[in-house]
Amino acid sequence: MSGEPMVFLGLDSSTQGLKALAVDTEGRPLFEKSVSYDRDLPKYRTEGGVHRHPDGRTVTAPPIMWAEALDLLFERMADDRFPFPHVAAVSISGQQHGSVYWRRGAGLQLGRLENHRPIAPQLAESFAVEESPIWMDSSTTDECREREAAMGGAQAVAEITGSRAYERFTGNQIARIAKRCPEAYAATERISLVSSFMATLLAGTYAPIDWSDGSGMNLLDIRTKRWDPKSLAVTASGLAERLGEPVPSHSSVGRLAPYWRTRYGFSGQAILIAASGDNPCSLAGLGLRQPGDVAISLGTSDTLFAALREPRPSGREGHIFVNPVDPDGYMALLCWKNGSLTREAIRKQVGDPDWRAYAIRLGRTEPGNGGRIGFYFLEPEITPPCLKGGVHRFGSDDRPAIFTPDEEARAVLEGAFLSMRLHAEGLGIRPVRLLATGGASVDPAVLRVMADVFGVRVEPSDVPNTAALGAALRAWHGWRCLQEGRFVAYDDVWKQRRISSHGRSVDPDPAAHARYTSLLPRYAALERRVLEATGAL
Ligand code: XUL
Repeated sequence: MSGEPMVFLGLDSSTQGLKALAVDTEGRPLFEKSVSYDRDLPKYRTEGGVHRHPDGRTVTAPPIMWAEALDLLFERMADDRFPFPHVAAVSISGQQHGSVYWRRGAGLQLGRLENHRPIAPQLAESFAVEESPIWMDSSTTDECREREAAMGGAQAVAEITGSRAYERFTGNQIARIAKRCPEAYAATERISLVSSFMATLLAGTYAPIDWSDGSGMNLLDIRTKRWDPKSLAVTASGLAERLGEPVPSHSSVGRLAPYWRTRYGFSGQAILIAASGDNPCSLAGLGLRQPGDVAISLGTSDTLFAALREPRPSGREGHIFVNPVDPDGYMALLCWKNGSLTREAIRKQVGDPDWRAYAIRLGRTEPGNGGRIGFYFLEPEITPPCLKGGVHRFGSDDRPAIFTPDEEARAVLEGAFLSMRLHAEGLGIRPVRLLATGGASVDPAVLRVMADVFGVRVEPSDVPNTAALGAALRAWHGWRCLQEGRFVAYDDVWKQRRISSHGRSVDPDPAAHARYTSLLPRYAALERRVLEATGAL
C-alpha cells in the first residue's frame, strides 16, 4: 500500500441501518454509503430496524440481518468504486448494549467462511439466540432490582460499573436470557456486543469487547477495566469465558478475514481497530479530547456528552463510560427525553409559526425570566427520573404560577439548560468548551441561552454522522498507535484534520450567567419538590 493514498473506514451499525464513512489522512470525509434494514432487507420485517414484541417491553433484532447488511453495504460500495485496497484501518460504531449469543461451534465456522457465497447463510446455524435484545428493550426490571439488591444498592452498582442497573444494559439482558432460556445460554460459547459482533464478522474470529462499549453492560469495573467478579456472579454462571478479555478501544484486534479481502479487495495489511459504541464514537467524532470538553446534542431527546478525568458515577442518573480515545480518562452521558419535541410543542402552544417568531418572542423577556422557573415533562423524563408527565410552573416566590406566552417560551428553554447544568455538575462535569450539535443547534437564540447558563463559549458543530465519523477517526487513531508502537494522544490525530466544521460561536454574557448561577439552587430545590409531588422521590 506504500505510496498509495490511505483511507480510514468507519462503519456505523445503528438501530435502523448500517453506514460506511471513509476519511483521508487529512480527516476529510471522502465517501459515504448506507443500507437501511427496513427498506433494503425487507424479508426480516423490521420496523425502524427492530422487532417490537407484543409484551410492549421486549425489543429485538436478528443478528443475521446485521451480517447480511455488511455484504450488501460492501457490494454497494464496490459498485461505486470505493477504493477497498487503500483502506489502512477499519473500525466500527455499534448501537450500544445489544447482545449476540454465538452457538457452540460458531467460532470454528467463522474461521472457515467460503468467499464464493455470502456470509449470512454461512452463519445460519451460528446463533444460540436468534433475536438479539437491543438497547430499546426494557423487559429486565426484575433483573435490575436483583442486581442492585445483591450488590448493595443502586449507588454501589454505579460506583463499580459507572451506571446503576438499567434495563437495556447488557448484563441484565444476559441474566434474563440465562434465566428464561437456560438451554440457549448453555449452548452459547461467546457473547458479543453489537459493536464487537461486527468486528467479529470482519476478523473471522471472535473480536474482543472494548472498554468503552463494555462500560454499558453493568459488568465492567470502570476503574480496573476488568469484568467485576461479583457483577458477573449475579448475572449468570460461566460468564467470564463467554465474554473474553476486554481491551482498550484503540487496540488493533487483527486483520480482515480472507473472506473480505477476496470478495472486496481489502489489502492484507488493513487492520481492524476494536469496535466501540455509538455514543463513545460520537465523542470521538465531535473531537471531545480533553476533560472539560462537552457536547450537547439537541435532538428528539437531548444528550450531553463530556470527557472527564475523574469518574463520579450516580446511583440515580447518567452513565460513566471509559473514554474511547483516552484509556485513562472517562466520558459521561446524560439523556433528557423532553428535547426538541417538547420545545416544539410549547412553540406551537404559544402561537409561533416558526423558530424565527419564537426568537423574537424570547427578546421580549430578560434572561432569568424574572425568577420564573418551569418543568416541562410532556414525556416521562429520564433526567431526573420522573415517570409522571406534566408541566410545573413556579413564580419568583416559589409558588405555583401561571405564565404569559412570553414567559412560557423562555421558561421551557431556560429550564432545559438549567437542568443540563445541574445534572452535569452532579456527575462532576463543568464545561470548559461546549459544542452544540443536532437540529436545534443552528438557532442563535437557543445557543445564547446555552452559553449564558453554562458561562462558556458555545461552538455550533455541523458534523453529521458523528458516530460513523468517530469510528473512522478511531480507526486512524488506532492505526497511528500501532505504527508508533505507543499510545498517541487523540489530540495529535484531531489536529491533523484539515477541516473546520464549526459555525459562528456565541460568547456568554457575564451578567446573564451570574443570574442563572444564582437561580440554580432554587431550580434544584423546586425540581426536588416536583419529584416528591409526583412520587418520583
Ligand atoms: C445509550 C443508548 C442509545 C443507543 C442508541 O445508552 O442506549 O443511545 O446507544 O444506539
